[in-house]
Amino acid sequence: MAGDRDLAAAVDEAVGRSQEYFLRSQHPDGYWWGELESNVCMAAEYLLLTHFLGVAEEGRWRKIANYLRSQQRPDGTWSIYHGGPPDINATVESYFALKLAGVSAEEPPMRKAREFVLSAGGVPRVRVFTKIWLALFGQWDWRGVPVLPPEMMFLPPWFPLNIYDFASWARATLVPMLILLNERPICPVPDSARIDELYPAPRDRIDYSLPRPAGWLNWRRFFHAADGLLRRYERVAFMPLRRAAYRAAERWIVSHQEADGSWGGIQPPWVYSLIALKLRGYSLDDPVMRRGLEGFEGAFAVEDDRIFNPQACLSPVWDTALAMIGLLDSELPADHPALVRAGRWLLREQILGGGDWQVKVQGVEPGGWAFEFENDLYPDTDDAAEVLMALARTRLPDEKRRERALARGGRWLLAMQSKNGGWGSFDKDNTQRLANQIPFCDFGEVIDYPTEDVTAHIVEALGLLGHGDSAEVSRALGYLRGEQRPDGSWWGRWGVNYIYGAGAVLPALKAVGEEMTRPYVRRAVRWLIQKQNEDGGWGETCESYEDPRLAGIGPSTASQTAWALLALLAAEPEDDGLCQQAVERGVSYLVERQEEDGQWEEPQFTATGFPGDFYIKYHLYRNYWPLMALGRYRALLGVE
Ligand code: R19
Repeated sequence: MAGDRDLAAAVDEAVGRSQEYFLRSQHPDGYWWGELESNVCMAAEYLLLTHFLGVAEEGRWRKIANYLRSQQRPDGTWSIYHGGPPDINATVESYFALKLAGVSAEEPPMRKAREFVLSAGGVPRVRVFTKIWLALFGQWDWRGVPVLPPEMMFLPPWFPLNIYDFASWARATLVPMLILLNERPICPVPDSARIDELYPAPRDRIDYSLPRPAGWLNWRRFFHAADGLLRRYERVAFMPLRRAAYRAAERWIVSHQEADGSWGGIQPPWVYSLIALKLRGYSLDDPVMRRGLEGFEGAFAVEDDRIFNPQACLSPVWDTALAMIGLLDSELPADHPALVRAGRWLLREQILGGGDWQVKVQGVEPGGWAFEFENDLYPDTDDAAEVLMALARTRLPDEKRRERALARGGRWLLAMQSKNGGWGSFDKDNTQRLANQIPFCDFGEVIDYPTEDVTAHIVEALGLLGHGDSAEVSRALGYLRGEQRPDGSWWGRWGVNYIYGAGAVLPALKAVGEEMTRPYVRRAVRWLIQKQNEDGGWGETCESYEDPRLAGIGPSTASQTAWALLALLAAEPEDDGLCQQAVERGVSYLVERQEEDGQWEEPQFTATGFPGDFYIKYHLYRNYWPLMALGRYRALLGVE
């Protein structure tokens, strides 16, 4: 058919353009790395941090203020994702940072921001983290912040609510908080920066007690009561014990700083650790503090002559593995110099030392990969899986070394499997849900339970490494079957949302030789076909996390269209007319929307940090996922 030939030719051209884009944009060291965009809290909090530490610089503050203003919408509010609803935390933090930077509350955009905050109930309605930031500068009362007893440092790993019950990111945040929330410092700000106008009533008439959770005899209520008791204990605390707890927290912090100066490679534990160490008397010239501050200077921030915006986290390992997979799927030769350079870079990134994950897993050599450049304490299974898949398909001059890395990485992944057959990201069996119930935890996830998307990526990698028949994979398949939703889709923990889940699971099933004609697979296929948009693409809004009726619904985007295609292409579309048709329309959608330079445009946020609370736009998602989809489509055409 002429139409088919046209589409095939158009796909060839699009693949070529995309490959050229990637070959052009590879860093000379071998990696690919795009911006990880999140929300304005990162920049606002960094500005507040520099004020707290006394290292503010006028030029830097101007750039941060420019950035914050550039993200403010016409209604005066800030959101946490493109096109999302106003977010009271982001709006209060930005507003306060801008006032501290000298912006007048009388400017029309600031007045509009204030109107929104007041209409949403004012400062008392913000999350605990935002209250802590305000309390640090006298703009919230420390009485209205939950307490965390530093003695938690002494709980052994088998005791409920010890620090290893919390997810890696929450743990690294919690430990400095044990110091912060008990020291309760107040750093002065000029009167012009006060935010009294964001309160629903005069500040001396505000009730600062923690909101009492609803219900009767539940854990939230229990911990709310415990908070009151702990406050009383504080007055009579056994001081030698408390001092020892502080020292233990301090030692934990210092021993967990990464080579890039960060903690956990992510912004929140990083800024709180610097504040905690300052409270412990560390001076700014202390090497730990210096490394910590300098880390924000280099690669971590997006900066030009107008703006400065620290990222939440850096994604070079993730981006590199996925870009390589896109190039391999589109049949760049396995020994192409770009792939060799990238492969060798990834080999150097393998983590051969220990980390926090060893508290739960013993008896296996380290061998994972982390998300970032130099973060050796927190390798994650999702990165390890994608890296292993990229390396398994690349040919390197030193094949022995590549094979050793694959074997070692595979063993590490197998050892990280949780009891229920799935995988969490950073730890095994990090499933103690009690952690969610303490008053401090009102934002994001604080545990790292196994999820469908991560498990699927690992199953796919294990299939490629020849473990498809293993007991581990069969337990994982049981877990995935159990998590499938009645409509046929899977939830997406780190990508938005059910399309990401289905886009991860179907290729995994295929990779381990699952029979793709089985009814549960076809249910997923039907669901995807049903969610295809008129324009041939797929899209899904971040709101689907709060309202599952929005599963698979939203304006089409390049990355989500690619995920749907990866799923359908794994499902043997050639044997299913409707599926075949959906694939062709999806492929046309991508081909027609590619830009001259080989990229796609995508303003939407299609990735997740924490469902409901934190979303991410990976700037390369719009490019490598479509390259994979088009590459696999073309490869499938070739064999027909
Ligand atoms: C898949 C690969 N993933 C397994 C890794 C994804 C990393 C995403 C970037 C995470 O960045 C973060 C992490 C934590 C926070 C927090 C935070 C929330 C609650 C607590 Br308690 C502590 C910290 C806030 O912002 C973050 C950003 C793609």
